[in-house]
Amino acid sequence: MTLMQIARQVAESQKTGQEMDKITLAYPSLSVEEAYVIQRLSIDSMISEDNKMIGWKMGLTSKAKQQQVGVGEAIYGRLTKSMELTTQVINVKEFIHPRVEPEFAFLIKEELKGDHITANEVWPAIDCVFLALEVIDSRYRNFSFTLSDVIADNASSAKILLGNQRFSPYHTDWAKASVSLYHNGRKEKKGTGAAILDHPINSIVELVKMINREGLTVKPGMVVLVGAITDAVAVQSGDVVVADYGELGKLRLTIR
Ligand code: 0L1
Ligand code: MG
Repeated sequence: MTLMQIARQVAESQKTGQEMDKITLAYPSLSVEEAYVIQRLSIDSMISEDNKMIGWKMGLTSKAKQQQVGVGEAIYGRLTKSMELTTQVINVKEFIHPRVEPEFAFLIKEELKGDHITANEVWPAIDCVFLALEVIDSRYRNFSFTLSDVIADNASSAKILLGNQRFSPYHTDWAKASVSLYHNGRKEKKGTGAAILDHPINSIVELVKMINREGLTVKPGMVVLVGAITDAVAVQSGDVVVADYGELGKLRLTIR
């Protein structure tokens, strides 16, 4: 099969919520570069006037998550309009085996590009920061994959929920900002922004350098989901997840 044919399969699985075999079962030598081509082709096939690209996400940005999945590097994925939740409710039937994780999302106001970009160049390009919940959902059986598989599957992206409040980038230490994740009223996870490559700003720097390999940039108006602050929790129908960011506020997601 060509990369385009594999990309069509992945896109179909993402649209229908039908699980699939991981690609490396049939193609064990699938490279990271080929996987990013599959990611680009599959997401491109879903882009339309009503479903434009709205930004990027970074995944596997914490050492804990890299160990959990058995890989040693961060990855990126593409976010489109249809992934943005407009209510704080998801229907479990639209997913295969959804998990929820607390994040921060950075809204970018100036183009970010190049493979020598520094944190000092990223700061003035940030418009504001949102609290965010990400719903991830691997399209692969048993949520099991290699690095190339998960990249091809758009870094398990499914949905994002952004908080209503916009925060200045400058008045919070985003590495120290903490979150407790409650699952059906029980506190299950706790973490700080330092879990994201030591500081969320580093995640944006890494993203810009990584997409530069594809000749791409972060455009003004795009959102960057910088990575999970804690491990994800697996959810099912009837669950409620609350991310408590202390004085910054709370985000709540109900699973129907
Ligand atoms: O957002 C993430 O960190 C997910 C990256 C892919 C790995 C996973 O599905 O847990
Ligand atoms: Mg994530």
